[in-house]
Amino acid sequence: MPDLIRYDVRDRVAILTVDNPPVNAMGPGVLEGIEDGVARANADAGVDAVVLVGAGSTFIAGADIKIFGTLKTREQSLARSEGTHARLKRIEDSAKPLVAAIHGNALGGGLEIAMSCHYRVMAPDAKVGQPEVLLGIIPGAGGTQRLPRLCGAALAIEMCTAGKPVPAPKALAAGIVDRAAVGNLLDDAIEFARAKGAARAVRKTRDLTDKIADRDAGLAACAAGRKTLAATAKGVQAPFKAVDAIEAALTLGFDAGSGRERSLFADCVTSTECRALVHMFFADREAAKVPDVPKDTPVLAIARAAVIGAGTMGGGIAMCYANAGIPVLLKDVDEAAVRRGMATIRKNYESSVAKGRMTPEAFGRTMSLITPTTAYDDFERADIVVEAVFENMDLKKTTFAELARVTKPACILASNTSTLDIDEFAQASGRPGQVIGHHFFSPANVMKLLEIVRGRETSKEAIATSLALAKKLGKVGVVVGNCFGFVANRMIAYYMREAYLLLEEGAGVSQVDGALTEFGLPVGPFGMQDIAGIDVGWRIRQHLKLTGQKRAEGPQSEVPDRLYEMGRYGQKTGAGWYRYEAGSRTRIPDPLVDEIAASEAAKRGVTRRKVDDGEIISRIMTALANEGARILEEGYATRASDIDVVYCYGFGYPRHVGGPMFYADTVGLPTVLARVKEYRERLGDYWKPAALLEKLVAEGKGFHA
Ligand code: T1G
Repeated sequence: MPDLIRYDVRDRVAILTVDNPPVNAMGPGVLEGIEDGVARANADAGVDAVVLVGAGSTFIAGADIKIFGTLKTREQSLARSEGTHARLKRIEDSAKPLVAAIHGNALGGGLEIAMSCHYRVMAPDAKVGQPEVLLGIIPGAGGTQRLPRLCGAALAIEMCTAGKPVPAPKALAAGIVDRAAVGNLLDDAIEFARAKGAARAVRKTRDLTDKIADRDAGLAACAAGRKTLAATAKGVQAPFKAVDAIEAALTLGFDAGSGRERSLFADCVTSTECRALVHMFFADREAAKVPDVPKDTPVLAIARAAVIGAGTMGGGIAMCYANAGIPVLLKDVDEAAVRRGMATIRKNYESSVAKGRMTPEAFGRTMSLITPTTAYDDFERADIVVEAVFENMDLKKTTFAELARVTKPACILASNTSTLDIDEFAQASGRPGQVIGHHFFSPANVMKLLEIVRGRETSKEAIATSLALAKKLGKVGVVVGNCFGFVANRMIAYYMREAYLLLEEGAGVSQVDGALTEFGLPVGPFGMQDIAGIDVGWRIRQHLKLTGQKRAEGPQSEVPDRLYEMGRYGQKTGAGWYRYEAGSRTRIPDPLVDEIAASEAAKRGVTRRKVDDGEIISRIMTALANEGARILEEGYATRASDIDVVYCYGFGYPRHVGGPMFYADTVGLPTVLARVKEYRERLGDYWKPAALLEKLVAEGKGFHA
C-alpha cells in the first residue's frame, strides 16, 4: 500500500500522492491508502492541513473499471459501495482541512474522492467529470449526492447523464472547484491548504445545502432532464437512473439519498448495458494492439499528406488531415474536378461554422491547410498519400505505380478502397512494404472508424504509423486482413443478404428498417442504402460478376438491381427503397418496392408469408455472428472485440449492446449455432455453421474470453 500512496510533509501541509499508473485508477488499496494517509495527517502534530494529488499525468481517473466484472449480484455491489461510501465519509470527517489538487482528469470516483475533500484546486487545463453512464452505470461513490450540493441539480444532471468532462473554467464558475491554480499546481494547493489550516476551516460537502435549497427548481431540472433523455437516450437505462439518484439528493437527506444511489448503482452494474459498455471501453483500446507489431515499432512522423481523388471520400479524407493540423495536397485529374472537391469541403466547413461547431478563424486556418492541385508537384515532400480514386482496379494500379515514382521511398501509400485487393496495388507500386489500406467510412470527416488493411507485405512500421495516425486524426483504427470486403463490408454483405431475402419472403421495407432501429441501429439496411446509393452496390456487384465472385453465399436477390435499372438510386435520385419529396430526406414507404419484391420472390419460387420482427433480428444478427466467426478463424481479424469495434464505429451498431460478437455471446453461442442449423434446414445449405462457432460451443466458450 505504501507504494500506492506516498506521504510527505511540506510547510506543515501533508501531501498524499496517489501513484497507480497509468491513470491512478481507484484500484485495490488506493482508497484505503488515502484514508490511512488522512488519518496519519490528523495524528501528525506537525501538520495543519492535507493536499491530495495524483502522480504522473493525472489526478484519479476513476474506479478501476476491471472491478465491475467481479460485481455479479446486487448484494455484492451494495456491500462494496456501502464500504466505499463509509470510507469517503470518514475522509470527509478529517478535522484538518483537506484539499484535492486536480490535474489531468478527475473522473468518476476520482471526482467523487475530490468532492469528499473539503476544497478543490484545479489546474487550468484539467477536466472533471462523471462519465459513468458511458459505462452503463451511474456515479457509485456519492457523486450524485455531493455534486448537486456543489453546483446545483441542473449541471449535476447534465454531467451525470451525458458523461462529458467539464473544463476548469466551467467547473470553477459552477462551484465544483474552489480555485484555478496559478503556476505550479502543487505549490498553489499547498499555499491554499496552509491558509485553510491556519483558519482551521473545514467544509464538508455533504453538509452544504444552498445549491439544493430551491427544491422546486431542482425537481424541475429533473423533469427537464428526463424529457431530454426520452428523446436522446434510446435503449439505455443508466442516464435515467442518474436523474433518479440526483432527485433523491434533493428530496432525501444525504444518508438516505446515498442509500438510493447505492441501490440504483447496483441495478446498473449488474445490467447487460453495463457489461456491453465496459466491453466496448476495453475493446476500443485492445484494437490498437496488434500481436506481431510491438509497441516500440518505429513510427514515421506524418507532417505532410496528399490525397488523390477529390470526390466525396477524397475530400472528406483531406478534411481529416486538415482538421488534425496536417497540411494536405488534394489532387484530381483536372481543374474542374479539384474545384468541385474544394467547393464541397468549403461547404462542409461553412455548415460547421453556421452551426457554431467551428469558429471562422479555425475555418480559415484549416481550409488553408488543403492545397488543391492537378499535378504531382510537391508529392516528394509527402509522408503519406491516400488514394481515393474510382473503384476500378486498373486505375488504382496505375495510380500506385505513379505514386511510387513521385514520392520519397519512406512515403506510405494508402488506399481508401472498400473492397479491392491491396496486394495488387502493392505489387503495382513496386514498394509493397509501404502499401496499406486506410478504409474510411462515409462521411470520412465524420465517421470515426478507420479500417487499417494490412497486405501480405505491409511493413510493421507502416502498420504502427497507421495506428498512431488514426489516433491523431481522431479515428479509431482497427487492423484487419485483406479479404474481400475486409471486415466491415464483408460482414455487411451478410446483413444485407438477409434483409433482401426477408423482404422477398414477406417482410416490409420499413418493417425491416424499423426492427433494426428498434434494436438500436441509427438507420436500417434500406435507409442506409438509400443514403449510400443503390448504384454503389450495383457497381460492386457488376465488378464481382466479372471476377465470378459473390459478396455472400446463398441466393442473391435481384430487387436492388431492379431498382437500379429503374434509376432509383436512393436519396440522390429522389427514390430508392423509399420515395422522397423534393428537398426532403424523409423516407416514404413505396408499395412499388414491395411489388418488385413479390415478383422477384415468385421468380425464385419463394412463398410469401408474415415475418415477425423477432425473426428479422435473429436472422440478421445470426448471419453477422456466423460470418464474424469465419473472419476470425481465417485470421482476418485479430480478436472478436475488433469486429465489435468495427461495427459500432462503422455502422453505428449500439455500443450498449456491445457489438455483433458480444451480442452473440449475450444470446449464447449454443443458441446462435442452433439458429444457424435451423436456418440451414429451412432456407438452404448456404447457412453453414462456421467451424469456430461449432468449436466454441463444443468447448462451452464464447467469442470473448
Ligand atoms: N480503470 C481501469 N483502466 C483504465 C481506466 C479505469 N478507470 N481508465 C483508463 N484505463 C486504462 C486503459 O484501459 C488503458 O490501458 C490505459 O489506462 C490508458 O487509457 C465509483 C464506478 C482517463 C481520459 O470512465 O476516460 O469511477 O490499453 O488509452 O487516452 O462512481 O482512460 O494501456 O492497457 O484511455 O490518456 C470512471 C475512463 C470509472 C475514465 C485517459 N472513469 N478512462 O485517456 O488513455 S467508473 C472513467 C478514460 C467510476 C465511480 C465509478 C481515459 C482517460 P492499456 P487510455 P488516455
